[in-house]
Amino acid sequence: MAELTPKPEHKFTFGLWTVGHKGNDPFGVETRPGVRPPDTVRKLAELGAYGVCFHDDDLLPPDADDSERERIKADFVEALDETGMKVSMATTNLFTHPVFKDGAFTANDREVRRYALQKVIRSIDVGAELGAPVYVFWGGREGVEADAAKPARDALERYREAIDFLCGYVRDRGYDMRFALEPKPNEPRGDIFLPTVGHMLAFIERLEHPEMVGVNPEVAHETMAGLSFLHGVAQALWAGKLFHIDLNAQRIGRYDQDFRFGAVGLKDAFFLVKLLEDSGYDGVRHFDARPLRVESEEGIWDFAAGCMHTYLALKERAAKWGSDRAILAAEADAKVPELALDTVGPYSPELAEELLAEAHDLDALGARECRNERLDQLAVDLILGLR
Ligand code: DIG
Ligand code: MN
Ligand code: MN
Repeated sequence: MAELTPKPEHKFTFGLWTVGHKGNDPFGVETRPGVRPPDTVRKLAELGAYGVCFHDDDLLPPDADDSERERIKADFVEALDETGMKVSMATTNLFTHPVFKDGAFTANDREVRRYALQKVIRSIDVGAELGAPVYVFWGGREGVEADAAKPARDALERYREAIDFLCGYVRDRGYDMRFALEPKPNEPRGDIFLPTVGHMLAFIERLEHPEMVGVNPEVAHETMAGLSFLHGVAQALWAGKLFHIDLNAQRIGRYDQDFRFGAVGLKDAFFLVKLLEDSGYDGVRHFDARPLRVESEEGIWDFAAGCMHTYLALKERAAKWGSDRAILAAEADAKVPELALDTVGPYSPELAEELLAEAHDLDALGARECRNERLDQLAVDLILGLR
């Protein structure tokens, strides 16, 4: 049996808000008390996690005074020091309080936008103090229901202005911190700006400091948009912009379910794990997911252990791919290695002449066997443990 015990070296992380989720949903109140941040740190450390992350408000209640804030931070740091757990990311809650009902960076009300920047700056300071190398921006309220009320080009310009200003703040303070922008197509807003990885990558290229900014793709969010999460992550990796990742599970056509990793779509999860491992991605494997509402105390930790267990089980399966002779032969039949070869290389007039001089037997090319069915079946057999 493969060794599936999570260890810090696997770099599994959880948000305080994940295992701490109290079970409330739009149609029901809380079903469990939540978990105090120091207890989350200690329990996740026991399970083999690497770190935790938080929204400002998850750790420091907005109504806490300075002495309370310092006490909370001290208790949190004590648990981190005691366990060796890291703070892997910080982010801001710009979506719960009614002040953000019309957005934060893209609120029509300029005073709200200025307050949002103030809140983020204060939260970046806490993240930096606790050693967070990545700061995530999920613009849950940056969106619209009534298009007449929200000129999209102005909203995008305000979004750019905010991220550029905050990059300036991080540079000015000398923080060793990068930004990861998290796309989502809708919910809680009817439409959310910058809804997919593709939109985010295009947006990042227009920023003042694009080198500081990457993406934080989430399984559920690209899936909600009807897109291949695997391709979104592959493009982020190809662009050198996968600065963080939110792992969970989601059935297409549903609200944001944030299921335990692998709870749905095991084959998709397998190819995602294979991509992350094959690519040498050295970032955290962050689970942005929630225990089912029906769970109580024990179920919360079943959920956390399950996320990590399934990732490791799929990683163990994926590690067998490269030494499976039948799979390698089927890849050769499908010409998979050939896709990694240059088609022609950088332009030159000589190469253009060479292309023009070539003759091609199109019927023979069109009739070629691709053997994708066999290769895909071998992948299924590998995932099922039949190989
Ligand atoms: C929702 O998917 C968002 C929030 O949970 C948080 O701001 C971000 C960080 O992972 N994901
Ligand atoms: Mn989500
Ligand atoms: Mn997320």
